This record gives sequence, C-alpha cells and structure tokens, in this order.
Amino acid sequence: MSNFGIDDSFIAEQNQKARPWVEEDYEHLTKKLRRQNVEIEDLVNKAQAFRVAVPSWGVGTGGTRFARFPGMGEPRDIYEKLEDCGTIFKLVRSTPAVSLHIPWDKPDDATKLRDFANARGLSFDAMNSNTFQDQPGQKHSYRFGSLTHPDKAVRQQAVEHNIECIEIGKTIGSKAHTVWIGDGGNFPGQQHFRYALERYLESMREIYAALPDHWRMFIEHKFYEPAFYSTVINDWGTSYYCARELGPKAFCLVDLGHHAPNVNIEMIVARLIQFGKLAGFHFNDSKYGDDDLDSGSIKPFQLFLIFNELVDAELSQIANFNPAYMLDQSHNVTDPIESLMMSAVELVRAYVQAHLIDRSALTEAQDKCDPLLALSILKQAFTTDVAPILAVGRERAGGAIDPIATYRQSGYRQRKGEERPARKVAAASGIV
Ligand code: PSV
Ligand code: MN
Repeated sequence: MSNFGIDDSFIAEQNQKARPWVEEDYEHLTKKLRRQNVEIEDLVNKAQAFRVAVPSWGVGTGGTRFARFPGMGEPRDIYEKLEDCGTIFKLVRSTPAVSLHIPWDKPDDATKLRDFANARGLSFDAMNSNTFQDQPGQKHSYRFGSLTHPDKAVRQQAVEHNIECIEIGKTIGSKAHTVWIGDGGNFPGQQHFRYALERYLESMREIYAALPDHWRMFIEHKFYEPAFYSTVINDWGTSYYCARELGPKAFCLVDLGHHAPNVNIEMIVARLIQFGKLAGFHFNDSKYGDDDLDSGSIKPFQLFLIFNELVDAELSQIANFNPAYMLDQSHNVTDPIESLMMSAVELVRAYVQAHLIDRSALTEAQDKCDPLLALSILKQAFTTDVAPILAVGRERAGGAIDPIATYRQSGYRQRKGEERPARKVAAASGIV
C-alpha cells in the first residue's frame, strides 16, 4: 500500500487562496521597511536560508509521568517518523534535517534508513545517546547513573552505547553527537560531586576519541530532572569546563528549558559565543521547568533576544561560528506535526526580526548610555510583523503560505489514522 503524502500541486492550490492577502501585506511591508532603509528581498533571502532540525521523537505524542494520551495515526517506527518529518519539511521548507535518538530509532539497516530519508529530501542532524533509561536485556542498570556511575562496568556499557551511536551516525551522514545524561543525586550525600565529575570526564574522553575528524561533540547541560537534588552536568559553566577539557571538537549545547526560570539565557549564549564553545540549541519554551513547550509560546521576547545575540555574531563574522539549531519538544495535547511546524516558523520569525535591528543605532545608544533608546530599538524590530516575509519565503521555496491550514485541509492526520492503526503498548506514560 502506498502511503499518503501531501503533493506539490495541492500546496500550490492552497497557496492560491492566500495570494491576495500576501500580495497586499508584502507590498505594504516593502514600503514600510524602505522608510527604514531595509530592503525586503534581503530579509526573504535570510528567511529562506534559515535551517532547524526536527527531533525524531518530537513527531510522536509526548507524555508526562502521570499519563500519555496517544494521538491518531502516530508514527510507529523510525520510517513513519521520517514520513512525518518529510511532511513538515514539505510545508515549511526550513527543516530538512532530522535528529535521531538511539536506541529509540535504532535502524535495522542504517544504509536503508539513510536512503529512505534522502529520497524524501531529508538528511540527518546530530545523534543522541540514551543512558537515562534501561533497555530490555541490558546487562547493567542506569538507575544510579551511567557515564558517572561508581561502577566501572556500568560506565563502560554507557561509553560503548555512545560509540555505537557514532557508528550509526557515520553511515547515515550525521556529523555531531549529543550527550545528555540524567546522572545526579536525589539526596544530599548520595553522590560525591567532584568524583562524579571526574568519572564523567574519563568516560567522555573515551567517547571523544571515537569521534571522526570532522565531527563535533555537543554537551547538553540541565539543572535538574530526573535527579532532584544534584545533577552532574548542571549548568553551562560545568559544560564549558568539560568542553575545554575534552578538546576542540567539544562544544556546549543550550536547551532553552534546562535553566531555572528567569535565568538570562541570551547572556549565556553571548558568553559561549565569545568563548568559541557554542554548540547550538534545543529550542523549546517553558514556564516552570523543562516544560518542552512549543517555541515562542511563552516567552517570544526571550527568543528574539537570543536571536539578537546569534545575528550579532553572524554579522560580526565571528570565526568558526556555526551553531546547530534543533527543536526539542514534547507535544502532549496538540498534533505534533502542527506544533513542530509552528515552532519552526517562530524561529524563522525571531531570526528575521533580529536582522531588522538597527545595529549602528543600537551601538550608539549603548555608547551614549541611553537604555531607553537601546530598548526601543530592539522593540521596534520585535514588534514588526514579518509574517509576509516568512510566507513569501516559504512559497517561493515550494512550501505553504499557511502551513497549518494547508496541513489540516489535506486530511494527512486522518489518512495516517487509517494507515497506522495503533499497536498495543504497555506503557501509558513516559518521556519522549
Ligand atoms: C533531556 O531533557 C533532553 O532535553 C535531552 O535532549 C534528551 O535527549 C531529550 O530531552 C529526550 O527527550
Ligand atoms: Mn534537549
């Protein structure tokens, strides 16, 4: 049975319906930006050049430790996940790469998987290891840690798993490996802080040694959860120390949800850029903790301020500045395809808005110690509605003017509901 896919002519047909408003708004914005000496076509080019990877685990419905409410037509294996990622890419055009999580996505045949993805215009982003869960048949448990476990045999098993991820990644064309561990302590006294970090470095050195020359290693920090008292790689400072200890291929990855509320994340980003150690991002949004909400849904201004730092670095042509952008979210009550599309669009929006900042005026306001003017320069860019730029960029690249409406109109989810009858699974809750 051939699987349903949204075809180009359907997208073009839907785009026709939105043409009148796009043309009108684009024309108006062209004039408005010209008054600011901004050429709108330059921004369309920027929008079209922006790329963000999609996590394979993001296309399945997420859950909390309380419950998981499965959606209709959920992907049941990595091939179906890639189908959904291909659909997202088709509609928004900014998401050609997919990030795999092993063993969740362990391929039966890595070459077959690569060809399947390539046939849909997809490629593979960073690999992700999983030593925060036990797998069936696994010899040693990660209950009390993995790369930092006091028992060398457990650490060795975790190191080997990471090396296996790199091996799979080599076949499918990945060029980075992300390591996030849940290791830490739930009670004071449970873990010796210094010894645990020493063991981490010892394990990571072995993994680092297995990296091919052109690969990068991404260290992902997180301040708590699953450990509730202490976490080994708890913040960007620890991550930076480890990246420096490991060598030039190691960098620090910023997942927006992995910080205490109100932490100035844009400043962390600026520091990591300055120190030449910014790996990239796991984009999501949060209100309380690692909520894994859709990008821009809670703190769009923070997202814009992060992109202000990124665009500033881009325009300053900082050497080796090459951040990897990825979404890392868990969609519990929405259709994951819709949430991921919306999130990708929000990132392009923040990126384009950050390009609208009048940087010479901002520098002048900073030099003249005029905080109000500096803020208003940022606000002017942030409050500019760049939606027509994003829509035109997508349409010219063959995508949808309105990705969500086009997706809903296509009946994709209903068709997948028929094609992918749910399999009986034991677990009713759990992270993705
Ligand atoms: C941990 O919370 C994390 O952000 C890491 O990136 C993991 O790989 C992912 O979530 C697992 O869902
Ligand atoms: Mn993450």
